[in-house]
Amino acid sequence: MKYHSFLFAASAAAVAVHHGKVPPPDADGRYTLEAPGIRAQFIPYAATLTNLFVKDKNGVERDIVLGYDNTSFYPVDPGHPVYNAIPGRYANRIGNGKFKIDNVTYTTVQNDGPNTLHSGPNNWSFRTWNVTEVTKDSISFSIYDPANSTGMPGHVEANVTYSLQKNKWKITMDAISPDTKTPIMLTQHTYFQLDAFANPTNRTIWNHTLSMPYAHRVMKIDGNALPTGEIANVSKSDIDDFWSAPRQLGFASGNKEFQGHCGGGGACHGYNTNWAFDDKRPGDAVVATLSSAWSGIKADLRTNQDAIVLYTCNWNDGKTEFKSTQGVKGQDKFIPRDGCIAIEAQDYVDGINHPEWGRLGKQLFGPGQKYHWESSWTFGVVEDA
Ligand SMILES: *[C@@H]1O[C@H](CO)[C@@H](O)[C@H](O)[C@H]1NC(C)=O
Ligand SMILES: *[C@@H]1O[C@H](CO)[C@@H](O)[C@H](O)[C@H]1NC(C)=O
Ligand SMILES: *[C@@H]1O[C@H](CO)[C@@H](O)[C@H](O)[C@H]1NC(C)=O
Ligand SMILES: *[C@@H]1O[C@H](CO)[C@@H](O)[C@H](O)[C@H]1NC(C)=O
Ligand SMILES: *[C@@H]1O[C@H](CO)[C@@H](O)[C@H](O)[C@H]1NC(C)=O
Ligand SMILES: *[C@@H]1O[C@H](CO)[C@@H](O)[C@H](O)[C@H]1NC(C)=O
Ligand SMILES: *[C@@H]1O[C@H](CO)[C@@H](O)[C@H](O)[C@H]1NC(C)=O
Ligand SMILES: *[C@@H]1O[C@H](CO)[C@@H](O)[C@H](O)[C@H]1NC(C)=O
Ligand SMILES: CC(=O)N[C@H]1CO[C@H](CO)[C@@H](O)[C@@H]1O
Repeated sequence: MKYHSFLFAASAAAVAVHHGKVPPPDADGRYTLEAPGIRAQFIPYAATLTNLFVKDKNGVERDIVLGYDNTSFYPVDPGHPVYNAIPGRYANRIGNGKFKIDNVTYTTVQNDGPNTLHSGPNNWSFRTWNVTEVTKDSISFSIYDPANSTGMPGHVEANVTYSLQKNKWKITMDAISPDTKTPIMLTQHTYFQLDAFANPTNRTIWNHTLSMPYAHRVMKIDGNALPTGEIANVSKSDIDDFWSAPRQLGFASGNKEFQGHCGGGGACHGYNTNWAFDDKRPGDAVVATLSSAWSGIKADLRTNQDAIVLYTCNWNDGKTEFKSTQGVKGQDKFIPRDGCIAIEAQDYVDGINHPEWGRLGKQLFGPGQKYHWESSWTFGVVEDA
């Protein structure tokens, strides 16, 4: 189990603060943005994307991300899979819940075995963000993260803006730490299912195709999915090779390393893997393309980030339902194990504990410095589908 249960106080219900001229959300608590070929919905809780509609190869609109129909469920969901939210102020794992800045050791909550995951059980992806601006095709959220939140020094102020253009979803995040040097590493943690669970014969992610032409290196991990420090080259046809050719996500399922490849003390199969992109790549390069032959939907990721984490949803136990906007009429709505993929553009996992990687300048921010993250997803259909 990757994510641990957390009982959320009922008083922390998803009530947004609406500044000035910001309109209220709809009756279900959602804000809806639209542009040609794309429609997206968001809630202030965790700055979450709840629904993302694009057209498949037959022109049918599909909701291609995981989530819940009931927006009031996100804050109380005991599984809290960080559905399409922003974990912060430091995404993914911190080894043994400890890091050092200028020889001072800081301690964070160990909520994932011995490690800290997504900054502990009560932070950015557990908070209701403020909505600061809404237009027909964009929305901005902000968060004030107090000093010592989750054990990290100094307060952090951050904004995220989601915007839509024709067939495109763009995300930008900015953050500052005005008082002192602190870890900042963000991501947008969306879970995709490009068939929207409507493939009548298969709801797993294994037949989705992935291409990552610049992902020649991978972080080796221990049994808790924490990087050991070793960054290995990915050889052609290795289990982690998505650079040499587009491959189906399940292509290595027959390899003996497939089982236990993603932590969970060996119980996790598939990917919970952090690749480093080549240092030299064109600024506007597509670093990852996910597609599915069944729906024909294709998603191209561009980012200013130097690494990516992919997680193939091993934890799903077949008891959680997908949304009413997904699936096939007449069939059940359960998400199977391996039913989705989380795609998280970010910096190197636990880089604050690996000065030898040379990432401190991209992961520690103090007075006068600005953290900036941006990515975009462009949607289309595969030509030969
Ligand atoms: C939505 O979720 C909330 C929180 O769990 C619950 O109180 C409410 O009854 C749910 N609404 C529906 C329509 O299921
Ligand atoms: C950090 O601590 C170590 C051991 O306590 C010491 O040798 C080193 O000089 C210290 N470095 C700084 C920059 O204070
Ligand atoms: C939202 O804004 C209010 C008023 O400025 C502030 O007190 C609160 O901390 C903000 N909420 C978050 C999550 O940052
Ligand atoms: C920071 O918070 C932790 C609990 O999260 C607490 O144990 C510690 O005393 C706090 N430190 C300071 C300097 O307030
Ligand atoms: C966040 O946005 C507000 C405007 O809503 C701006 O005043 C502030 O400087 C921004 N903060 C960062 C860290 O970009
Ligand atoms: C779906 O496809 C995957 C990959 O081929 C396969 O392992 C799995 O058994 C299939 N599931 C069903 C329900 O057919
Ligand atoms: C990885 O490949 C690069 C060249 O692409 C080479 O310089 C480096 O030594 C290799 N690293 C390892 C650990 O094999
Ligand atoms: C689905 O993927 C499996 C490998 O995981 C492969 O054996 C099978 O041929 C694929 N099915 C289709 C329809 O591509
Ligand atoms: C686990 C933890 O330290 N959570 C902190 C998250 O941030 C809030 C402030 O909004 C703190 O009160 C929590 O202690």
